[in-house]
Amino acid sequence: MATAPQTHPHRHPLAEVDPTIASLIAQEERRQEDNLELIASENIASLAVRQTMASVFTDKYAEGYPGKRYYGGCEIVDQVESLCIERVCQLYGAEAANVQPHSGASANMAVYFTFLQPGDTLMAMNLAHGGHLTHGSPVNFSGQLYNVAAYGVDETEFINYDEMHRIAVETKPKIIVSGATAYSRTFDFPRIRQIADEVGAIHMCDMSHYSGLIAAGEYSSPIPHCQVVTSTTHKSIRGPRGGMILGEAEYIKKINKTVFPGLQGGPLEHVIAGKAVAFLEASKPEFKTYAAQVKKNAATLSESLIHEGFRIVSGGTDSHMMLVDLQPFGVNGKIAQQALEDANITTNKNSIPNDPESPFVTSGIRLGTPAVTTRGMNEAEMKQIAAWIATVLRNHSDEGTISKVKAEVTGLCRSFPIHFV
Ligand code: DSN
Repeated sequence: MATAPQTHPHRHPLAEVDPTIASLIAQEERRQEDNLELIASENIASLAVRQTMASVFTDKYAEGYPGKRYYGGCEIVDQVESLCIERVCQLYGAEAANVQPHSGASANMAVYFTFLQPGDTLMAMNLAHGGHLTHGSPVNFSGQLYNVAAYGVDETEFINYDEMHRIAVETKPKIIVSGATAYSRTFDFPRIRQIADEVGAIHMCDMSHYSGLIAAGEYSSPIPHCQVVTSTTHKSIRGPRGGMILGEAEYIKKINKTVFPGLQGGPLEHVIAGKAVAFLEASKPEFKTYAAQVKKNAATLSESLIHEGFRIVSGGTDSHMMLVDLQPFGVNGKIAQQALEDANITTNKNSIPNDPESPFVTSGIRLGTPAVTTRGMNEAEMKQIAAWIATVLRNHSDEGTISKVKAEVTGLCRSFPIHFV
């Protein structure tokens, strides 16, 4: 009988097989270690989550759902996926869940494809006021397939619910989407459900940004007020990159058929296993402490930036993020993002409501605290970060000042190591 070769190709480590990718991983680890990650949608997944995503579940085909697969050998992945569903339902108090969507965008697509026909009306927050591409932007399938009725903020920079009601009555949407990517305030979910019920629409919340805070009770939960809730799994909830859909059992039953076989093939069971680990982590008391600190840090960062002379859209934040209006500093979002990046502070330029600049330039930047809080930073560091942001943006063309701040930022980052292994 033949024996397996001693040096099976599977046994070679990455550095030997592909030194180029190994080096890029090392470079990215160094970049993450040495930069202050203030992009509101990013976080740092735990070693346990990353180890799970690198597991043998990546090898397994499992088209279908637990107990109803189109492939043999699924008895173990069935347990993984069932556990993931059980954990996420428990975490959010949801009746049912689909954990197979590969991303937040595909989760949203699955809900729309289940309940809308092309040409139907979809109501969601205006992208220019904080909504997401998949909430009806004209450059996205959601804006191309559906008739979009957008709601937004008024001069207070808070959502105007009376106006939302008026638009809903006038346009009769089939789905009203709550949730946003650049709205730092609380959504009035009961009010939106009331409006949806009045016009016969489904209330769907895309809680991607807020999902970690919601799991920890630090942001109001949309679950009791929605038929369907979608989310990414990698933002404030700190899991692997992916999506999910939660909701009332009768709705999830219909959505399951859209996700598979309607839109996706084999589920990414290694990522689903990573989601299960993240949901377990999010159910622990330490995660509640973390989420509370994310919010405290955001409040401190926002207040400190105001103290430095910035204007924060709507005057503050109820969540993990804020939109900074750069106009008082006479700098646009594009220049600010680059100058901050040169000082190892990672942000993204972002339109502010009624922005006079184009989305490629913008008058704002969006900041969030999930990643820096994962590193263990607290209020004292937020005050320091606000001071650095002000120094960089006041001196954005002075290379000397930017290099000085960069050295200080790197020093702070190194005293809050990420511990990748
Ligand atoms: N949700 C977007 C963000 O907030 O960065 C990405 O699609």
